[in-house]
Amino acid sequence: KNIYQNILVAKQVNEKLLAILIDPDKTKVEEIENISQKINQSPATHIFIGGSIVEQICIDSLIIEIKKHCHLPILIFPGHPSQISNEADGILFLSLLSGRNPDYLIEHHINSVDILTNSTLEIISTGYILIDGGNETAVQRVSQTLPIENTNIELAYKTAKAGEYLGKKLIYLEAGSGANHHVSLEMVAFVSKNISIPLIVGGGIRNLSKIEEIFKAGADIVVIGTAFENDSNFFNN
Ligand code: 1GP
Repeated sequence: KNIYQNILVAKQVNEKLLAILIDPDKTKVEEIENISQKINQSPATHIFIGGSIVEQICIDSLIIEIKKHCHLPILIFPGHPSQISNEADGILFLSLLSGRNPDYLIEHHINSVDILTNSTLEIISTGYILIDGGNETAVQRVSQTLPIENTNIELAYKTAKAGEYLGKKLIYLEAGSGANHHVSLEMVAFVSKNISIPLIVGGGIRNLSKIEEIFKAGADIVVIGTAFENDSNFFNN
């Protein structure tokens, strides 16, 4: 159980981390061997597994298959207790701080306690902040919450800082999978400069130079989902 510790060490030495998101809604077990090979050839340091409508049984078999071919740490970020898989190494235990839906702030967490208590997952408390990416994404639809305006840097910062004060171990600025626009560099820079916990940035990042810019702006972990899903040679371009 040292995933978080390793993220902190990477932050201290300014080593940037890259997570590839696998959405179980869109990925078949038969495709995993090939996908895993591509991940092994990529600069990825972590695998995130998350989707909006998946069931735990599919996630279990997907993770078991990934582990046969790839040894990167696997973190799930479920939207519902039924999506928690004990096959993963850890869980981003997300509280949707940008929204005001009690289910995503605390209710699902309470309903996860029995599953988590009986699991070996490393539990990493994460403040999840949805930023408007220009289109309605699944997170917005499923959580029934409004994102923070992409120009409202102050609110994004205060939400992140409140998360830090509440004891979150990570902050995740999320434009949503398939977002038209990623979180702005200005917002990433301001939030990262003013919090002391590691910052994850994801949603709508579609080329390698953007990844670099987002790292330079201050993200500690960048998440790539759709771009890799659409082109498994994305990291060779
Ligand atoms: C979703 O931030 C991730 O949680 C990835 O988004 O699919 O747009 O890369 P994309």
